[in-house]
Amino acid sequence: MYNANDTIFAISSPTSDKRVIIRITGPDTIAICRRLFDSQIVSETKRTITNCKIKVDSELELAAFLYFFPSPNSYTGDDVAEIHVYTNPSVTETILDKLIKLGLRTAEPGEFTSRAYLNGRMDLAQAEAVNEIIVSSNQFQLSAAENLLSGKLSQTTEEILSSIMDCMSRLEAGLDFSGEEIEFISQNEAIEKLNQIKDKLEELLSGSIRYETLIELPSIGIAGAPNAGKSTLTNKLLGSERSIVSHERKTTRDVLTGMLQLAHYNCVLFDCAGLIVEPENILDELAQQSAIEALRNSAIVIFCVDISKEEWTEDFEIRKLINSKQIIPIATKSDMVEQKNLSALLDKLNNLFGTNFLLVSANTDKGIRELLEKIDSILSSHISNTESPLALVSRHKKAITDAITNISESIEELKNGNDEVCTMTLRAAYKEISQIEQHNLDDQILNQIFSRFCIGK
Ligand SMILES: Nc1nc2c(ncn2[C@@H]2O[C@H](COP(=O)(O)OP(=O)(O)OP(=O)(O)O)[C@@H](O)[C@H]2O)c(=O)[nH]1
Ligand SMILES: [Mg+2]
Repeated sequence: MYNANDTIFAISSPTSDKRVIIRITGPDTIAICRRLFDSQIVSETKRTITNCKIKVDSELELAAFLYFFPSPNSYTGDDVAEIHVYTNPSVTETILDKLIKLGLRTAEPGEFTSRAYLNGRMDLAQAEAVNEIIVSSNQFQLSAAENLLSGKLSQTTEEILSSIMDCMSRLEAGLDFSGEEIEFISQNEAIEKLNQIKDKLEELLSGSIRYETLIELPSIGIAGAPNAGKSTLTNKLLGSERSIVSHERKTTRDVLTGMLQLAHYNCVLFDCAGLIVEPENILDELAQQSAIEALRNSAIVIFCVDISKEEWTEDFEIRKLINSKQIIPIATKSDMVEQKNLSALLDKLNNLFGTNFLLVSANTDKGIRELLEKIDSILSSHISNTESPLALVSRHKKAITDAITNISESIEELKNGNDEVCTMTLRAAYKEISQIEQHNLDDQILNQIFSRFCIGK
């Protein structure tokens, strides 16, 4: 583990503007700030923001803000200072060199948060949540991580632990006084209680998003007949010329991907070869195979039908090749149809396929915003049905799953009258759950947890 007596620094999350935030924490924070700045930190015990100048070298002095957060009410629990300065990378380097000369050490990834944990400023589940927030890439993930941060997981596990403890101690008391007339808990009551604990644990698992499943971005496929306008739509949605477009059929042969940023989600959008009912040659077959494979693994398929076509027999057959639960049917190239014919044609299309098509045109942007909103809303119901799920990291999930197994075993033992074995397995369950928020985790585990962080957190 890192030496907690060092005073450390890191550049905090880089911002899009030219502002650099250098965070310092540790016992020498005040002394270092006094050497760096002309002005004194106003108070050693109050939060302050000071307008001051930082001497970069003998010639250069920069205006800076110094935020000071005194111990123990700071992020890490030690004194924390933040230097906010508008500058460029080379001047930043010079400032950092200066800090090293003054005896500071660069923070290891996660070291700020690990200090917060060690100083009792946050529990372990909360510390892990900080990491989730740093890497989370969609809204649900973020709110789940924020739930962790607000200590919801720790609170739930505390409740479960105390129920297990209650049941276990009453069973153990029964063992100590066996042969006597006193009954501390009846077999039925104990079984009922243990079942309740098991239900709670299972609820925790099912009501939670597993962090690892979220980190994989959902993919959205664009499918349809050759020339339906898939590549044009891909480019439109991605805002770049990712895919080659031409009036020739079968232009796209490979699966091409791009990152699509929606209001709440990031996802992977892909374009692929147009589907054909009867591939004519090996090239067709290969292109078709990779398209079908990619579509099979996608969360949503946008099914494109060119509304300006004379008839849609081909499209009707192609639709059968797509086996996706979530399909958004869209009528492309709507700008090519005369306005007065549009609604009759759309009705015809809707009737043929028995579904409602969204009118879209990549040329005029018609329907594009609606399409993006639709994807976003399907993804939100796809990813989570609960409003504020808890994010579990795999370590939590394992502990909870193992505890469920232990509790199930203790119920069986209890039913067979083996109270002693039952209390032993209960103890094991207690140990598993207490690991979620264990206070004597060894250094290796802590290092493992905090090393996943980025520097400056
Ligand atoms: N007017 C109009 N033309 C479009 C629209 N979308 C696509 N096109 C045209 O339709 C033709 C085919 O477009 P692509 O995007 O290459 O079609 P595709 O589905 O990717 O075709 P393949 O890759 O061959 O399967 C091109 O000439 C495009 O310019 C649209 O919204 N309006
Ligand atoms: Mg194409």
